[in-house]
Amino acid sequence: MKTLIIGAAGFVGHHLVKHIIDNKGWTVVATKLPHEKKIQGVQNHDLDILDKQAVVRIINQVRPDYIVHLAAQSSVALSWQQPDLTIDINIKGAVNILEAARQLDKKPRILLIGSGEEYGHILPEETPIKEGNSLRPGNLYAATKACQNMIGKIYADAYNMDIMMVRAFNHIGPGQASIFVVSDFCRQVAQIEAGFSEPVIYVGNLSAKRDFTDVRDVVRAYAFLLEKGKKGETYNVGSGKAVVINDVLQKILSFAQKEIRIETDPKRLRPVDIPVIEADTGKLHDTVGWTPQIPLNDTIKETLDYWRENLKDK
Ligand code: A2R
Repeated sequence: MKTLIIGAAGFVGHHLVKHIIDNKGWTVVATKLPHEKKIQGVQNHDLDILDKQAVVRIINQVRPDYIVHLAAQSSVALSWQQPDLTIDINIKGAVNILEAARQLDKKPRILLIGSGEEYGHILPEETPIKEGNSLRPGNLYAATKACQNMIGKIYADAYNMDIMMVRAFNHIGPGQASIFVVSDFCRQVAQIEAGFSEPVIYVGNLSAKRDFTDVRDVVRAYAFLLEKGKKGETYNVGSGKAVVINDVLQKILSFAQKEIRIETDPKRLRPVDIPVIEADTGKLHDTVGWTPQIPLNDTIKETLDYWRENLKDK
């Protein structure tokens, strides 16, 4: 199977490329932005998804069987600062890909990657949350992903295209940028261990419960969906088990090589209006037989090790 991974130089892209090469034997063609490093072991193309003609050119040239669309402005924080860019990349970019695929003389399977953020203000009785729940996005990033999901469904129905959508909940693991909570904590610990900072870890709200999945389990779910998912459907991808962020912090500190004090940093405090976010992953499990396999402790240890080895990089 020829698989075009768009946005392959990001966190998830690296793990997806590796998973497919190691386990599936499909031919992978990767796209990345010009400033990003080449992805090893696969054919690379530079592609800005806002360049409509370039998107058409590459999709026509590659003629993929599968397309996984990972390219995004993926930061909630940045979506407040750059709403126009977020809307352009996450909505217009997705439409550019769907339009190019629609005009191709074959019908590739397309996986559009959305987010658990699309559900937004989840009510206590709606947990664990199912795919059919109302969407009440609470930030611009979430709104663009909800919009991408709706557009994907419209293209699948109106043009009989083979498109599936996922809503991925918090995924974590080695290589993730430190704007995300688990990666941030692990990076701080690595810095303290290396003697670059005082033995104090700065934290925000610790009481919220979130659904964390190892990124390598997430990409395994994406590959299963390409093989066995159903056209026009949306699938939650998550662990199905929310964990208190404070418990995650305690686990990280238990693996630290130094005694570390915890201090609250007012800059990291955000209003936590959604105490629990937990995915119902029954639909994904029933369709493709996926369950997550990597224990949280292993993910944390590997993320810590990643930062111990890569402190200067990020
Ligand atoms: O923003 P950069 O320089 O990190 O590049 C990101 C890239 N990207 C684009 N690619 C093509 N054309 C664009 N106009 C464009 N703008 C940004 O998409 C990055 O290399 C990639 C997205 O990867 P990450 O930001 O690392 O996200 P992650 O965690 O891999 O998530 C993959 C998907 C995204 O759709 C998320 O919104 C969703 O899963 O959770």
